[in-house]
Amino acid sequence: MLVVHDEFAGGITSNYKYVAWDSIQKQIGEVTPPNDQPPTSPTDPAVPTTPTFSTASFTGTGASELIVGNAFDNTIFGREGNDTIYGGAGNDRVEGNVGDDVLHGGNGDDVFIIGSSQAMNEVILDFTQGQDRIDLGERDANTREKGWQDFSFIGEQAFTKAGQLRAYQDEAKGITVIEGNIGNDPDAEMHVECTGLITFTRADFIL
Ligand SMILES: [Ca+2]
Ligand SMILES: [Ca+2]
Ligand SMILES: [Ca+2]
Ligand SMILES: [Ca+2]
Repeated sequence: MLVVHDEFAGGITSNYKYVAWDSIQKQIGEVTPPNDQPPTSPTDPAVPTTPTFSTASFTGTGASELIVGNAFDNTIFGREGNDTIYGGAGNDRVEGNVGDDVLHGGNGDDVFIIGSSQAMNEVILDFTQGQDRIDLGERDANTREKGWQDFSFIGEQAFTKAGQLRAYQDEAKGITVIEGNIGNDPDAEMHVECTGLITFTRADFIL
């Protein structure tokens, strides 16, 4: 299955449709389909559009929840549990908090907050470079040193010490991985997977 942008379908918004790969293969002769990702909002049918609350701010419970924002600029805090959070329209601040959370900002300039020391494995479905940002400012990047340290972004280089933040593309999976090295060993203690291949820069983060 391939997602095709059909600009002849009319209307002022983008139109996408799913096309079986074998029908395209007959026309172009390629055997392996390209690794394409489905479009995100507003045309992705997998994105829920019915808000689960009506206020601007919402704090979840300790359970694993589906939280869907509304047209306000929402501040959404998932708390404990493995939450799936959609910001919807507006410029949203979305934080999964404790647990393995899945975050979707939707339209607007959104901030994905990876703020809890227990937010180790987060997934961001629709990071849009130039609009959205990832906020790690509430994290102490080096728990072995006294006081508070910010992360330093080192691109896709390997870790050499605590307090470093790196990002690399996994082309086979079609994702970009962000890792933070918080302890003194060379392993990552924080892991964020973003859908799509993104060349992250320092400007994409609030550190
Ligand atoms: Ca929750
Ligand atoms: Ca919203
Ligand atoms: Ca959570
Ligand atoms: Ca967005």
